[in-house]
Amino acid sequence: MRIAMTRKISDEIVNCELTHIEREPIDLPRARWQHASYEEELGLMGCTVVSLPADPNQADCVFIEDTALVFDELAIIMRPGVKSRRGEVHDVQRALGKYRKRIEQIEPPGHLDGGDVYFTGKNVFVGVGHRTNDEGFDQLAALMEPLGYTMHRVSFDGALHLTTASSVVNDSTILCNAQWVNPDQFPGFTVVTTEPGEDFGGNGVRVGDKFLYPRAFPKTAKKLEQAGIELHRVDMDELGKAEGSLTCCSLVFNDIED
Ligand code: CIR
Repeated sequence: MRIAMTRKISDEIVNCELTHIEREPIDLPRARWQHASYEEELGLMGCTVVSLPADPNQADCVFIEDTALVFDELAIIMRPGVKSRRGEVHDVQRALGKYRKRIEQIEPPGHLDGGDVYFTGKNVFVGVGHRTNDEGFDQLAALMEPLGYTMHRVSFDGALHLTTASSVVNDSTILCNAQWVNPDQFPGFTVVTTEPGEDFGGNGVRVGDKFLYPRAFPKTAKKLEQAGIELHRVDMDELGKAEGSLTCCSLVFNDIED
């Protein structure tokens, strides 16, 4: 069984963190409707959706990806790069306790956002930038290397998180915006690059062999389909105004205690 853990949108999202874009009004009912459709689609893709309530005091709590990494062997609770988001992790840690016996934590002075990490097989890719520092990378490496994982440090530019620019599509394929992340950093993988004018098209959610992808990027979607990828589509542009993307809104992991 595969779990997709999500978290509802706080009314406070209107005061969310913003780094690369200007603040504009967020239509909350529309954002919630799109988020509900996203949860529904994850269910149709085979996930059991576990939806946590919002924390009214945490503006960015819907972006649950940033709070934890869930591997088959353990869950790791993040220490977000911005102070305003550090309180988000406690409820997520509690919820993950049901699914993983071993739970570790990133400790100060390390900081690491889950959105700067993706993994496939035994490869873990980490974008070290302003939300994730070297200590965060080193702490993650110290947890994962003894379990046989290989750590890859990925440099990227122009995007909030590594996953804003690039995502895992399946065991052998990575999607990336080549303006923000150099595709040469993924030797041995097939790299699909985003099409011009579709800058935010480097983000999608892998669920097994299926890929959840925004309707907003039809040219890149066509390229993915031509590469044999089965796409499921959603709209998530309202949360894009909070600098969110598709991966940000879920933690997808195996329910290995089955
Ligand atoms: C933030 O700046 O932290 C939120 N407003 C957006 C977080 C999006 N998360 C992600 O890309 N993984």
